[in-house]
Amino acid sequence: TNSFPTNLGSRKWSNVSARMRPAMAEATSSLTYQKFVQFALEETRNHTHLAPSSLQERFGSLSAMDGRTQLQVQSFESPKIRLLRSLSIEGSDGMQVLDFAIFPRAEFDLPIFCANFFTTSAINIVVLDLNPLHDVISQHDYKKKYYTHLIPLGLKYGELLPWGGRITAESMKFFSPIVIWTKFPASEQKHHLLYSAFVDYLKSWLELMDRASGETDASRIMVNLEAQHKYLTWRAEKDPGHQVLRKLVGEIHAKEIIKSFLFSGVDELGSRTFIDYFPEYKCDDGTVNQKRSMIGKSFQSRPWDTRGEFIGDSLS
Ligand code: BLA
Repeated sequence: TNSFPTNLGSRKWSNVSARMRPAMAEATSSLTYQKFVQFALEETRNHTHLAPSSLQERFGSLSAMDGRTQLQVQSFESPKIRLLRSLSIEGSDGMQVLDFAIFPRAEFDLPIFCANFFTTSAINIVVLDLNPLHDVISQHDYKKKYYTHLIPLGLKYGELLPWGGRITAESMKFFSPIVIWTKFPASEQKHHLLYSAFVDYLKSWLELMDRASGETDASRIMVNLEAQHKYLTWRAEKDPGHQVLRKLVGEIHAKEIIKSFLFSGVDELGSRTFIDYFPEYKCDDGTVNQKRSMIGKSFQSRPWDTRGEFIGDSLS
């Protein structure tokens, strides 16, 4: 049966009639994310030496319980990169997932490169961003250092790949003024457009990396470390991919992939807990509220203006 992944609760994005799906899957299933990963590794190697990460051995031979879905992982490090890792999934039913991220070493306050694409035969859910390590709404210097020159790039793709509508409000704190948050029905043209956006965003990140010089001040390194740990803590706890991974590899392996591969460092880079960072999620019994969002979904339209100024409701 065609029950996966369209049976993940009552998802609005599965509103294409069941009869349509096989044809669309056939037409678009060749649109994989392999080319994205290939480009990213080649292009990154033009800028730095990538050494295999020790995670590769541990997670290199993942397989799905259905025996058909393909899971592929890549992981590397370099002098400025703590971890570059990629998880791509090709389902037998047309599902395609790419979760690609680059985490800088703590000496660098570089943004975190983030590409998250979830695709079924009916819909694509896309986040592409240079996630800011520090607050871009209040810290003008940080914004100027990494984003001001990229605003035109963000505007270009923001028009071609329009804002995806209301989103978990908490997520906005982790997004930059050039974030691409979009949803669209499967389409070859959009797939190519997304590829160009991915190429341009990655090239931009690599240029920032080339220019970055390592911090030597121990207290500033600590601030970077804590910011990255907070980011990892958020994503390891609330990433929307949990449910899909659980279905594919089971609860135990899903947790391991999330903690030790996708968001590797969450147990090592700091000792603060999710509740320490996000106390609003604390239940009366002290456990973490399982809701993804305490605020709810918000930001129907893009909360950044064309100059990259935040114009949404306050996030605190
Ligand atoms: C949906 N993924 C989403 C949404 C966002 C993201 C914003 C829309 C739902 C929402 O508003 O929360 C992505 N959220 C992010 C990212 C950050 C964030 C990148 O806070 C960074 C800070 N997505 C994946 C992977 C899978 C996946 C690996 O990255 C599957 C293995 C699935 N994402 C997925 C699914 C949905 C989704 C199934 C739609 C269902 C849902 O909303 O829960």
